[in-house]
Amino acid sequence: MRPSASGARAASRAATSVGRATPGPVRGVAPGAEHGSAFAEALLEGLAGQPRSVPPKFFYDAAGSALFDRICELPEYYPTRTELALLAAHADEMAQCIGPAADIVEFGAGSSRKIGLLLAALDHPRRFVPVDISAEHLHAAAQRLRAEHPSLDVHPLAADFTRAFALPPPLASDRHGRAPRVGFFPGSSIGNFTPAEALRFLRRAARMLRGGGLLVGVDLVKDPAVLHAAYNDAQGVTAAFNRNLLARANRELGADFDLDRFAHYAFYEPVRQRIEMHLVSLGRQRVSVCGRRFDFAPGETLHTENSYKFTVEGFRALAARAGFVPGPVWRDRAGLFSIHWLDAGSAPHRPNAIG
Ligand code: AVI
Repeated sequence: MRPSASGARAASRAATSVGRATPGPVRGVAPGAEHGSAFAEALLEGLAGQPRSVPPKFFYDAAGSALFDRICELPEYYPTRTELALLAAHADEMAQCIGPAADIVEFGAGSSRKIGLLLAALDHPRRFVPVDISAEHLHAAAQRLRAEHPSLDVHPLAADFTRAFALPPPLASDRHGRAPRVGFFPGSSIGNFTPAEALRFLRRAARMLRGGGLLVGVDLVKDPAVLHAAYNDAQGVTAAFNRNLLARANRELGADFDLDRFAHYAFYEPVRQRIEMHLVSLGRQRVSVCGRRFDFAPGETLHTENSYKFTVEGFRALAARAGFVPGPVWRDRAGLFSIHWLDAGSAPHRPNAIG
């Protein structure tokens, strides 16, 4: 997940639900040859289901990642710039929570700007472990970080952090008995998980980070008009990002989606407190994917993403259920976005494997 936008993207790539997670673009493969790929499997399963859906993680091939970077720069898309501003203004307080000699684990090889702001404020961080399902993203992120922080031990780890995975062995405590393991999960990528997935992820994180904590970016419930605009930008970049899923299927799987016959449709659903993104069929049509045919009725939808929004209290309650002790919260004056420090308490031992 590279520069600005990317923390979120990485998480998305790793997530499983209508949310996101793994890159694995199968580029350079002859059309139709990828029936066995994770994307092909998920798309075929999602098209066969009712209602039809595809996990958002499949947004993030190279074209989708580039579009997501553009989304993060849009005037309507407030999360990235608001989170960056919070990090810039409060990194010192966050560093106080984290303490010296930290072993930082970033979920998703994300934005070098975000982690850069945090690292610059930390007192002698000992190690940085970016975890991403995409080795390609990890490599790029690790290179950047090594160049920017030559004294930091950068230890990239290719893994799907939405599932059980093993971290590198804990660092030996320094002479003051310190090496807290601290997670960093910016971008409100947690909002792309289902509620059950979010709880599962937080439970695993609480176990894995025991003795340290988690710094997590969380998008907030707000005026639906603001949310609506953020996912329906005037330039149509979000629409292109959504439709790229179909373009990707055409490129990689030899599918024949007619992009002009699917409308981008995103709306805020206030009962579930989530943005839903769909691709709505503009008429009766038949589509072929990996040699299988699927009929779309006029108005039928392919559900491509949920992006949950939280109240501060609601997120703290979720974190507490997962085993964290919720700590300080930083939010902007307009109440658009929040960053939470979640204390993972003390523990006699820190397991490497989580699951
Ligand atoms: C990555 N994730 C946090 C973004 C979001 O806002 O849910 C993905 C996105 N989808 C449309 N715009 C941005």
